[in-house]
Amino acid sequence: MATVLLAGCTVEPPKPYGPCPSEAQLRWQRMETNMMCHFGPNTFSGREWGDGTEQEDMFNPTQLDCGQWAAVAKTAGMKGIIVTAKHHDGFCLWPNPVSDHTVSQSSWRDGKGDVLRELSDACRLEGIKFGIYISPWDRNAPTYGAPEYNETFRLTLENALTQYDDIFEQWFDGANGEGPNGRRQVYDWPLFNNTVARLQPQAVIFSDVGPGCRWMGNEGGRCGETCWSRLTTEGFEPGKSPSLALLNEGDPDGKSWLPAETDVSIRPGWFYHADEHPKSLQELLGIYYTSVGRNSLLLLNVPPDTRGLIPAEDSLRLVEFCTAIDSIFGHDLAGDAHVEASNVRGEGYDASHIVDTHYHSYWATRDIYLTPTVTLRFDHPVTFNRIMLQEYIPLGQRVARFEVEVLQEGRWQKLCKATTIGYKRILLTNGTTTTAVRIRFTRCRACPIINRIALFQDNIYLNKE
Ligand code: FUL
Repeated sequence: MATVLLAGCTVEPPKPYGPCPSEAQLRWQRMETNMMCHFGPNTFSGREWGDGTEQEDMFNPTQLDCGQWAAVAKTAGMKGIIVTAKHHDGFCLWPNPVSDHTVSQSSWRDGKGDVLRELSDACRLEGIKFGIYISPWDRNAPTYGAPEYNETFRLTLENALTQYDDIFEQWFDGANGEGPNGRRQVYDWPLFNNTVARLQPQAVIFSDVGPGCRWMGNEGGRCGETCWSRLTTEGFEPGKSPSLALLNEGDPDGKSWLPAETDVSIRPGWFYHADEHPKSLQELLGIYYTSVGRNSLLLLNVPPDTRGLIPAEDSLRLVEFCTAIDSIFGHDLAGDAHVEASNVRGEGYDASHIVDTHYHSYWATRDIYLTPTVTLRFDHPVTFNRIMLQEYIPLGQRVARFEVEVLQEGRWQKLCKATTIGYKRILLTNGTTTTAVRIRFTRCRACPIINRIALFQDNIYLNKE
């Protein structure tokens, strides 16, 4: 992104450090929580991976209402929905002309139904964004395992990406098993990625190794405590990815900006199964802290049932979750702090920017100051147990280690320490009451640029990290 002189700044801003997010990646990161919907023949068969031989008529939602999915997502504070347009069984939720295993071949709505149309319309009405998951692994496509399949897959992408609204994210899973002939496919990833980039240039492409955002290495919702939004992807591709540990933590020297996405299901399975139930509020809050709170975006899967509706127990849990997040983070206890820093770059970069809520204003030091401190002082004692920090990532990710201290009986006491910050970091601590909080940046790869530090009191999730 271009470096611009902020209004009121008389000094040049810091130069970008290392790879930085594109505008689409920044927009995506700021969404923070999105919903995913696994829906298809597996919803009706009770399986997680269909084998591609399912009869099209098996897909028969009795009361499909994508407006309900979008309303649930919106109420839960989710900024977008990604739907499994095609999972590994190959069944297409839209009338894809290059496949004969789609909604058109089913008797659902006399073969005239189109889930993508309905969801894309519903998202637009609710003012949330629309995204699609299209599995390259296809256990139904007759050409799967032969070079021709890559062209079929390109046409599939082209069809799905040109008929509906703009998508914010294209989701490519990394699973690559055998097709109907027992053969595996050698995927043409440059062809697939270029097709998405050409038709939907604003879309962020998810896969194990991007290029827009990366898998963070597990399906349990636990991003690395250290999490760099950078990775070197040369020599890797979806299904042939770097170690899970590297995906989880990223690489401070990575050549690409590749932020982590945490995909996790509200239920044990990705698809709806009548005998499974949603995670508890405590579990969801824990996941929020280990995803959004660790510099990752949370993609929470909420599977519609055989009616084609999100079950009441899931939507109620989501409302509880969203209400809890709003009540914990609705009141920033640092909002009226007096802020001072050991160094300020110049006019326009003062430390008070860390307590305003403008995204594009920040505190920055001069380039040579790599270990500054910033102190928040309060007129009255504050009690908090969560500390939230944000780096101004449009100029790169810089902080590698920092400590938080609090003033107790006139002396600075260490409260906690951590490594990376990135877009957002939330630290969990025991409750503390103090009149001053000091952040000591002890290792930065370039001068730190901080756009927010906030303090909160969470009385709902009482576990420590
Ligand atoms: C994986 C798939 O194999 C699972 O079925 C699920 O869709 C998950 C989100 O991605 O790669």
